[in-house]
Amino acid sequence: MKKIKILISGLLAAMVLISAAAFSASADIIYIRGDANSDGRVNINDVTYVQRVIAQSESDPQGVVERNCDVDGNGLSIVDATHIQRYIAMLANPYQIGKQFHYDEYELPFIPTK
Ligand SMILES: [Ca+2]
Ligand SMILES: [Ca+2]
Repeated sequence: MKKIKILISGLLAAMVLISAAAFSASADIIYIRGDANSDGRVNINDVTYVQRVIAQSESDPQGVVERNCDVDGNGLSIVDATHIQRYIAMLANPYQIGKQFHYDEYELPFIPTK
């Protein structure tokens, strides 16, 4: 009887660990702010992609470009492309472009004071 209890508690512990691993795997999906094409880097190709989505010559059916590249949080616009260009040129980066965020995490960008 004692062996069955140990076996059952072992199985329950294993199930808890497997559930926790599955949950943390889904929470570990990340994106990089400014990475329009989701290749893990922020470069001029992302700026071009954002511009094409804004000009509607490229579609964004999953909303990936909007989520990854609306860096100032007010909707995707050419201003976001400019902020990404400034990041690439190593100018000011008040919107944390290039930083990794979790998909389920919403973090308001830092709004600089003038
Ligand atoms: Ca990219
Ligand atoms: Ca914006």
